[in-house]
Amino acid sequence: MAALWSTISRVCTVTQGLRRYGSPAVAKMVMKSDPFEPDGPIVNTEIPGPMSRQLIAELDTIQNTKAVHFFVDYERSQGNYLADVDGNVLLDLYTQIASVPIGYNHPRLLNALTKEENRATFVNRPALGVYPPRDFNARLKNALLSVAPPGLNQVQTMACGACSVEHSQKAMFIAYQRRRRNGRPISKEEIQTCLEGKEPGCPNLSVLSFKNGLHGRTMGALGVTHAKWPLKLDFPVPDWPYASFPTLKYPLDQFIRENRIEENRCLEEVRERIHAWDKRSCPVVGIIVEPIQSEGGDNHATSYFFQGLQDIAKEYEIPLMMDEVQTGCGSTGKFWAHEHWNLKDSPDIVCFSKKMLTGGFFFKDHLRPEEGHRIFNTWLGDPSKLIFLEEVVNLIKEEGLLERVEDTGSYLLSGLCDIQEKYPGLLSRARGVGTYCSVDVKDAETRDTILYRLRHKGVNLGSCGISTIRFRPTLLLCRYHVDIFLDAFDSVIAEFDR
Ligand code: PSZ
Repeated sequence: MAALWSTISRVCTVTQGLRRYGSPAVAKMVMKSDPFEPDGPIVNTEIPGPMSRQLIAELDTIQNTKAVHFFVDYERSQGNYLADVDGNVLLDLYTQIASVPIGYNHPRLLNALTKEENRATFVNRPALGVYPPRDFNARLKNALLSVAPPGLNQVQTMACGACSVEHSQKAMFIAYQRRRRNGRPISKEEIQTCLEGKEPGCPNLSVLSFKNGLHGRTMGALGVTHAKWPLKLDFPVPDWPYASFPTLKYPLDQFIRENRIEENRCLEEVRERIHAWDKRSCPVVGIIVEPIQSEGGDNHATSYFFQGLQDIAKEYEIPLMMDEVQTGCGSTGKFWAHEHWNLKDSPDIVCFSKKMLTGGFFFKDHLRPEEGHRIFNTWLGDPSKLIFLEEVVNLIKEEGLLERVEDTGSYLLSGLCDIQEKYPGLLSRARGVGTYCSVDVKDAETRDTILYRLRHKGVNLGSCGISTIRFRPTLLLCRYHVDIFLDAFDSVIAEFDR
């Protein structure tokens, strides 16, 4: 494999000779984690290339392919590099919509796959809520509870992010109704009416969320989602309250006074909405928020806002649910993004998926349902994903990957700020925590052209919000990779300036 890569990279390394920011010491760090990673991107064809286009045409006879960018060769993808079916190799700063923690084909994961003792877990997929495997408790402890936020002793696995949000909402509804019953047993009327979709069995309750938030595509998750119309159009989504999420000025430390006013306005709106929905006889049973609004445009808020939000949740005695599906597992430089805010107490629920490889949520004891089969479905996740997650968590600890993310992230952000300063008409609001960075482009069309041209210089990146470029690399990214990106970005941006 290594020989193959070095031959290919010699043929056409797009960034050859351009590394202004490079440092051999950091390059060695890459080699340590990724002995087989290529030296740099390779672009031989237009992307999508001829093979991708052929496969897209074929797939299009079976399903809608309008979202497909190109077909991937996952066998030849390695570390931070994604190989396509036309022989192009891209530095991947988007990683399957923020879902690849330690790069493609990491030796630790491949090794876990071949271990004799793991075979039965890969081959037999259990109905976990009924027939858990012998080693399930140990896997939950090693892979998940070892990284649980303090005080969140309970964990439930799920298949994906939306499913995790949806079921954690149900945990809140169940706990709320239990409190309302105040020790009274579930009534016959409640049992009968719930099957008819009527009150009191199906009560009128809501979850408060934020404008521009995104929490997934199932119906309950859509009730708290307010970004991207294709997710919601044509669906009878619950009409639940939402408040404005702060629209702040960056860098945050230079606009403390203005940002404080904006955050107070949003917190006030949260209170107003809770009262308004109470008056509508549809009480708010919980608040859901992303630590950094991701799909909605990489919108950050400060510790002040999140501490204030937690105070409101405590005042109204409703749970605060933190959706860490995209922010979780290290890319902000802390394992959970909410660790950045010095909260008095952990959030009551923390949802995860993406880089965590399994969906699921941590929660406090009081949110645990009393009956069986309430938070339940056939698979409830997949224990083979816990095998991989345990490897990921161990690697993060052993190799100090959170520190690396912090270092690489500050290097990336300062590089972005430098380029932004050179092209103020094109770029603005460079921002980020760890490698969870982004920058706004003057409009969506220019942003999309920049992303298209970057791809042809060997860098795969993503978009979000109206005209934002977002970075979602692996936890193994280091300065050496950032240099490759900055060189490509600088030259693409310079083309617009002419
Ligand atoms: O178009 C989509 O459905 C997308 S594009 C990116 C996402 C969804 N992100 C998923 C996501 C998320 O970012 C947050 C903060 N919460 C929940 C979800 C839903 O996760 P999945 O996609 O696994 O259901």
